[in-house]
Amino acid sequence: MEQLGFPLLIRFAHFFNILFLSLLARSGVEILGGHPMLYWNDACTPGSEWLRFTRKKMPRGEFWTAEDEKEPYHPWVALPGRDNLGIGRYWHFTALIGWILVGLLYLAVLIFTPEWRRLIPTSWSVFPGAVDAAKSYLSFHIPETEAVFNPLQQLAYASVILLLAPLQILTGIAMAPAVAGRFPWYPRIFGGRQAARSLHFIGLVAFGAFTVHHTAIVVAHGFGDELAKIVLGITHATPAEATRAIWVGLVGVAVILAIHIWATRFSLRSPQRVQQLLQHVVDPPRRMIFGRLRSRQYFRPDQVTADPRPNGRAPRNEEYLALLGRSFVDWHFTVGGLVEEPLAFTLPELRALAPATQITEHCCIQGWSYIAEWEGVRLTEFLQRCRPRPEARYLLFETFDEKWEEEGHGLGNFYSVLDLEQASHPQTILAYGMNGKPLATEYGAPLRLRVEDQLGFQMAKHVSRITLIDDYRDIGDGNGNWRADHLYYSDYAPI
Ligand SMILES: Nc1nc2c(c(=O)[nH]1)N[C@H]1C(S)=C(S)[C@@H](COP(=O)(O)O)O[C@H]1N2
Ligand SMILES: [Mo]
Repeated sequence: MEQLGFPLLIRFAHFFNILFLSLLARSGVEILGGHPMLYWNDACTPGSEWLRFTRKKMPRGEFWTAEDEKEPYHPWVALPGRDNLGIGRYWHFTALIGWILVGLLYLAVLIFTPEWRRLIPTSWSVFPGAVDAAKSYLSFHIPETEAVFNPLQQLAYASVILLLAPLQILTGIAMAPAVAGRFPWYPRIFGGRQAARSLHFIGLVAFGAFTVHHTAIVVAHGFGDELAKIVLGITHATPAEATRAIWVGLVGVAVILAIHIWATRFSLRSPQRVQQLLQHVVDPPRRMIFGRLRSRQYFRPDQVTADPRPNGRAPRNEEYLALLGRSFVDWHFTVGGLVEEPLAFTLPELRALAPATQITEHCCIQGWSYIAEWEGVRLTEFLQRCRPRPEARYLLFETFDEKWEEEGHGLGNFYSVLDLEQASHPQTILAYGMNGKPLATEYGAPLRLRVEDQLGFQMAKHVSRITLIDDYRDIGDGNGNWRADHLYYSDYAPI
């Protein structure tokens, strides 16, 4: 056992593991700030959270939305901090890709060299051995062992690498609406989406606890000696080598700190550039992994959430209020643009089309969710009737929503874009009814989009018309969604 060294690749993986895990942790805190409460129930009923990271209390009896519940964290704890969920997510997925690549490299070294013996116990004696080691640490003695790791370390490292790390990835995937839509049983393994989110957070805490434990053990065993192993690959270092290891280790830590500071500043100063840059890293694999999943959710009526939180305040402009005042009776919903056959419908005419009903889970990018029954018309109904021209590639959903509540106004009406493929999914509908009633104003009257494999911000409420287009780069700021333009979310949100 003693001859098991620390090959260069293991040392390299150790450095990048620290880098990516710390980026994942800080960007994870940013994401948590999007909805700083944790639940075990998917209805996210206010007051039912088991843990909260905000002092904000929503006013009773007054109207509030999920936007009001966000908590801007300090850039020292969150990447990038100051309420930048969109950018935090881009960093989270970028670091995740890096972490998985390093993890695969590490696993390859484990499997193809004798290094696996460092982690995998080969006899049951590891358990009594671990108890003995624990006793000796607790009495402030360093356990004597012939192997490179004592049994307690072996068990701790093995469970972090073989249990905790996979669990973080699996609970992360359980939060992808695309996966939950296609395989509704999957998040249920963890007790539902919110339980998965809670477990994902507990995983973060466990990683933190492990880091403290691991550092303490290294210090207890002799900081310089231990560092010489993982930094220089030298077992039994001379004092000079130990000192050199400490210096090299400090440089490593400084490099990681510098990357964090650079990423934070760059993100706070030029979020749009970070969005454009990381989009190239994150979006292609995200599309590849989730792109083909079609939602087929089937919740039961008794699972419907009683009083879900809305997001975004209803429009206040005169045009909308006038139409609302007359219950939209004289309003025409239109489908136009690059089509052979422009369409126009009144609400009663829409209700006369083949209805589609689905009980599905709404997942906001911020982290909260709810379950509702939606009634409306499949987009395919319109696509068949309007006959898109060959050059049509996207559907632009324009809305009555002037986003009056946003600071600065004048940001243009809320809009979103779907490609023809997403629009053709059977659970992609324009809903006029919710939970057996006509769609209420705060949930998107007169019509709202439901795209069950996407996060909530894609689902335009208060839709006024659909236009088929060949490109969305000349619409708004060109990101294919109002929130992608102004909050740096993405144009595609399966997770
Ligand atoms: N017109 C409009 N549509 C919108 C929004 C908005 O602000 N305006 N917010 C989006 C976001 S972020 C979410 S989570 C959902 C919220 O839907 P709900 O109000 O039914 O919860 O609507 C989406 N559609
Ligand atoms: Mo959202």
